[in-house]
Amino acid sequence: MSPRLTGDESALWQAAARVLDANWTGAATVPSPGLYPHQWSWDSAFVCMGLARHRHERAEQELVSLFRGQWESGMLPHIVFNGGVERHAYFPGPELWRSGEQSRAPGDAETSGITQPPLHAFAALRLYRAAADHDRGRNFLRAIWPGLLAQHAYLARHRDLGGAGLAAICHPWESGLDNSPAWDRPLAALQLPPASYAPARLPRALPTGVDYDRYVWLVTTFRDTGYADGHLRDDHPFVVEDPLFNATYLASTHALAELAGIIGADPEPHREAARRIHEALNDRLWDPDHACFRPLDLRTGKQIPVATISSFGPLLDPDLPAAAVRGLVDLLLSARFAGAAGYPVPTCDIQAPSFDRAAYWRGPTWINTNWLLWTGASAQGLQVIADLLYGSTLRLIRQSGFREYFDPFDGTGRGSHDFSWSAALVLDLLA
Ligand code: 2M8
Repeated sequence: MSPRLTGDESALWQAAARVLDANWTGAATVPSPGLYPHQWSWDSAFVCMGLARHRHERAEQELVSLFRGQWESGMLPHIVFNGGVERHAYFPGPELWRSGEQSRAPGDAETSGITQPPLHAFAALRLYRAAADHDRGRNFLRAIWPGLLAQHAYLARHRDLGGAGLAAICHPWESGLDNSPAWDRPLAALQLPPASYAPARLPRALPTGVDYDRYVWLVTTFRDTGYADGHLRDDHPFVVEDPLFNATYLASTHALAELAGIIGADPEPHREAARRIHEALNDRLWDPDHACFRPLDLRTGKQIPVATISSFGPLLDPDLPAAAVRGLVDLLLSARFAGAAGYPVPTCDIQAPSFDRAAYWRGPTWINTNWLLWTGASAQGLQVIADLLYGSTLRLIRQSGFREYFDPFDGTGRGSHDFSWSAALVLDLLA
């Protein structure tokens, strides 16, 4: 804990540390003990950055445990299942994904068959920077390096379905923003067979009842091809280039270049890859008419119109053109986002018909997306925006605790309690 903290800040720090300690399984951190009893990919990247400030060795273990689930193709799955947990504790569990039947999946861990925002190289770099012992930090980076390289090679080889350098997602769960209104159109366009799946079997309350059959159908469709890369390229009906996913991909590619320098590898291929992602992000996902970033649906060839939190992801691009920075700042401060929310940043445009202040990724404010925007705004030198995000994020936690998400108007906490990334990112903010 930093000696600079005030009394109130050290109390907050200790409360956050207690949440992370309680959610530690011995090898990794669960997002929340009741609702999410396994290891999630981008949760672990956030948790790693928080643990880096609290228990450095656990932060390393967090990444190592996650990469144990990596497939031979380099695909880093979005869930690594905890074998010690009752099989039906979470749906969709291992029985939906059947990774055990896949020769490319690891033999000693059950996993999902799709990925999540690739924030891990970025997390590894922050972990190294927070290390007290840089020799040890460098050794850890050398150990995790092949996994990070394979993860990025997988995205470049098998997910550049638009051929311009971006990585496409094949399921809303891959975005991390599950039921975002951004996915309403591509989900509505799916041609499902007559219901073969009964939502009544779900053992937990769903964030929203809608579209769960579509989520499951997308999984079974992909799974039944043996998670074939060719299927994603040629046939899979949900294929989208998302701004936030690709902004994390870009941030992590820049981090790979820096990590290469630290461990004595060649940074140039990663710099080159970053240039390509940056260009594609700005050429393909920037909408000059509305001055914001939008997902591109590769099956229709059209950008998806609704503005969501994902539209701001490219603030993480260090080379973002000035016009784009200005456009994003205007939108962020407008009455569609921070301007009308007492507790910014809502995950969807408040004025959009699909906005819902209480519904998961359709309106509430989340700590991880605030943190990503804070990180981006700080790096862009947007100090006023960064301070606004910093203050409002800590205010949410002080008022409502380490909840999963929050009402953007009055800050009421929603979803699960003692949520790991909410705690972890507070540690990073306070550090
Ligand atoms: C939520 O996603 C899972 C599916 O992956 C779910 O709804 O069951 C999302 O908030 C996602 O971003 C997060 O990684 C996961 C675990 O916290 O929960």
